[in-house]
This record gives sequence, C-alpha cells and structure tokens, in this order.
Amino acid sequence: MSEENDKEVLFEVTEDHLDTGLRGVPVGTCRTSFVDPKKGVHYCGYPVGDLADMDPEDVIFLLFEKRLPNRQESQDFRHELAQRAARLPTGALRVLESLTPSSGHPMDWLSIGIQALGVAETTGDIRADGLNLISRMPELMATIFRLRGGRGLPEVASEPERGMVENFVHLLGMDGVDAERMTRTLRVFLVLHMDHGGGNLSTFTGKAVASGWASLYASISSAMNALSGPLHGRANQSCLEFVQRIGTSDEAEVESFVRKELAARRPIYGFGHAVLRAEDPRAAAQFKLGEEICPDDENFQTVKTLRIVAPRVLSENPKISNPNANVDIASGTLLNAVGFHKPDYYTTFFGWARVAGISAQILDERNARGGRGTPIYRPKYYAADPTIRRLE
Ligand code: NMX
Ligand code: MLT
Repeated sequence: MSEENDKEVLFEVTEDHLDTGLRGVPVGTCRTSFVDPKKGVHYCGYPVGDLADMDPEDVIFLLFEKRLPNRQESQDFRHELAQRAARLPTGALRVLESLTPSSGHPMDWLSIGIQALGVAETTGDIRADGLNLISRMPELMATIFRLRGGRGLPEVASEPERGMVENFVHLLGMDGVDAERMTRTLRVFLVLHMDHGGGNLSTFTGKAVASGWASLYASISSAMNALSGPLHGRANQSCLEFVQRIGTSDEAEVESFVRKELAARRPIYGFGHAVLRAEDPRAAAQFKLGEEICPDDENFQTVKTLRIVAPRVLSENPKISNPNANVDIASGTLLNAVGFHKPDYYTTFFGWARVAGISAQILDERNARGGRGTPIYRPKYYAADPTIRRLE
C-alpha cells in the first residue's frame, strides 16, 4: 500500500450493513457536536448538561463560532439577532393566514412558514440566511400558535430585544400562565435540543438537500419534514399522549401498560436510540428541571415511574440496543406543566431549537474544502436483484 493510501480503516462495510438506514456507517465530520454513546451529546466539546442553563443565544453563538462568546460578544450577538428579527419582511408570514386553522399538523405549518420566510427574503449567504431564520423563529412560532389557536390569541407587536424565548412568550400573550416558569422551561428546552451530531435524520436530511446548493430555507424546511416523524422528533408528542393515557404512577399499572403497548407492536416513545447506549443526559437534565418546576405534577410522577419500569421491560428484548430514556421522555410533560396543553405543538419546539444546529452544520459543510463545500450527497445503492445489475 503506498504511503498516501495508508489510511486508517474506520469501518468495514459488509452486506449486513445494507438496508439498515446507514446505521453506524461513517459519512463525514461534524464541527458543531459529537454524540458519545454513553455520555451523550457535546456541543463543541461541552457536555450538553453543562450548557443547559445558559442563554440560548450564547449557545447558538457557540454552534456557529465553535467557542462561547465573551460578555461583549454575547451582547453584540443578541443585538444582531434582534436587528435581523426586526427586519423580517412585512407580510412574509401572511401565507399562513390562508390555511384552515384546524387543518394539518403544526409541523406542516412550521415547514410552510420556513419556506415562506425564504420566499420573502433569501440572500444566498448561508450565514446571513441562517441567522435571519433563527432570529425570526420566535415570530413564526407565535404566528402558528396564534392562527391555529382557536381561542384567538391577541396580535402583539414583536419585541426582539427581549431575547428569543422572552419575545416568543410575550408574543403569545397568553393569560393565566406563569411567564417566568414558561420562559425558564423553554430556554432549557431549546439549548438541550439544538444539535445532536451530524447523522440524525433531520440534520442529515437538511445537509443532504443543502449539498445540492438548495437554499438554506429549502434545506431547513426539508429537515423539519424529516423531524416530523414519530420515530424522530414527534416522539415528544406521542410520549405525552401515552403518559396521559397511562394516568397513574403505580409501578405495576405502568408496567402492564408498557407490556400491552409492546404486544400491540407500538413503540415505547421516549425510550431507545440509534446511537446512545445509556440514559440520555438531556433526559436527566429535564428530570432535574421537572423537580424544580413541577415536582407534584401527575404526568411528571408517571414519567418518573416510566423511567424505572420501561428500561426493565425493554431490556427483555435483546434486539433493542438501548432500553433507556431518550430526550423525549419528559419534555412534553414539562411543556404541558408550564401551559402548553396541546401535545401536537411539541415537535415545533424541537424544530425551533434544531434550526440553529442544522443551520450551523450547513454553513460548515458549505465552507468545507476551502470554500468549495462538501460535494453533493450521493451514497451507493446495490440492485435489489443482482441478476439484473450488480452495481449502480
Ligand atoms: N419501543 C419499542 N421497540 C423498540 C424501541 C422502543 N422504544 N426501541 C427500539 N425498538 C425496536 C426497534 O423498532 C427495532 O425493531 P425491528 O428490528 O423490528 O425494526 C429493534 O428494537 C432494534 O432497534 P434498535 O437498533 O435498538 O433501535 P433503532 O436504531 O432501529 O431505532 C429509535 C431507534 C429511536 C427509532 C427506536 O429506539 C424507537 O423507535 N424509539 C421510540 C421512539 C422514540 O422515542 N424516538 C425518539 C428518538 C430521539 N429523537 O428525538 O429523535
Ligand atoms: C436526537 O436528538 O436524539 C436525535 O436527533 C436522534 C438522533 O440523534 O438520531
């Protein structure tokens, strides 16, 4: 083997790897985050649990710049986001008004809203488009809530200088909620969900679409569609729905429920993972937050029991690589406890968070190879019937 071909063999692909959803097959490098199977995700080297209480804006800066900002940079970055938000083109989201409020899933609205923002303004500069989109997410999210809201949430003027989450909560104008508790929960939620390595389905989809030089908006909208599936982001909705169906924290009853779900061949949402092989630290961080904001909440009691019972039951099936809790186990319970009572909105919060990580990763891929960008994605497929044709 010549010296230049003498490269480390990272992974040997055999026929057993075909048709497994690329599980474990190395594809590239990721600068924003890395997922350790036991210790969970690290953003630019920081374990995510250590970042949970930070300003979401600072964590976005980290994902883009690969270092945390100093105080001045933090202020400047928040100001930059606020200015970008304030320049949202008038009427950009009006297309959402033409949708029937009760129709479609909120994730469809999110995807349409992102495309609409791109229609209103795409600069072609990935950094600028990414930061514009991130800065305008609070208004898009609030618009979806308001238009679908039924009970008629008021139209409130955006005040982006408040901060992203603070502005979103302000824009909701919801009566009877504890805005401080809601803000605290959403800030932690956003930080924990921003990024999860390069290969998760939504990020991979967004980067694949972007590799063909589609716009940032088209790429992120595609990513949101990928996130909308119940095995991926929508597991947070499904998880609270079944926690509410369980309706008890009695261990024996919870166990019987889990067994019945498995017998009916339904997934136990909030458990299992393609990469993690221990309980997700993002789950642990949310249980900690739950003890702070809603320790006596009934659903919280149920998920605490599930956290113990489900891994025990799932471990009985040797096919399941990771029986432990994932990021979705408690997030719906917390969102419900602070005033978001409709589970079908929960994945939009996941999407809002992930817009940051995916945009940063798309930017990194566009800057790769000295600015030429990562080549267009094109993995190989073998002919299903080798007598017809062996190779593509
Ligand atoms: N409940 C029931 N069956 C499961 C579960 C679970 N929680 N986890 C894995 N399995 C099954 C899985 O469906 C597969 O069955 P089959 O061979 O018939 O296809 C088998 O066990 C082996 O799967 P794994 O290799 O352990 O996991 P895989 O990487 O294929 O899938 C998930 C990972 C996350 C899709 C899977 O664990 C799952 O469906 N979990 C429940 C849904 C969920 O919580 N998803 C959220 C993941 C995180 N996120 O937000 O994206
Ligand atoms: C996650 O946040 O857990 C995901 O996006 C799923 C994954 O990493 O495969």
